[in-house]
Amino acid sequence: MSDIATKPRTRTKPKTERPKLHKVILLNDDYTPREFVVTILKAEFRMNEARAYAVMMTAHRKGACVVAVFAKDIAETKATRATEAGRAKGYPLMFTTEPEE
Ligand code: TYC
Repeated sequence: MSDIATKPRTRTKPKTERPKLHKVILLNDDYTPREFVVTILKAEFRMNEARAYAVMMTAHRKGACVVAVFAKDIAETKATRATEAGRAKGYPLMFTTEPEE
């Protein structure tokens, strides 16, 4: 028998990678009324008034704001629905998605 002890190898890489979460991002524009943006954030992303107002104002001041993170299909569905709600009223309100690092 050899004296060389071989350590049992341990798997360091998980067998299945966890799917990346995707950010929903609110973009500022010059035309959509602030109050309408707040209404959409409350309805589509279940935010309270204070949180929705803070997110809207961050997008207004900085140009964009992360709204929330979800699994890819949920993020895309919510971004599309929220963008469509603006379009239905004739506003250029825009929500996009991107994968988290
Ligand atoms: N900038 C818009 C206005 O002054 C309000 C607004 C805020 C629009 C945030 C979009 O993501 C937005 N009426």
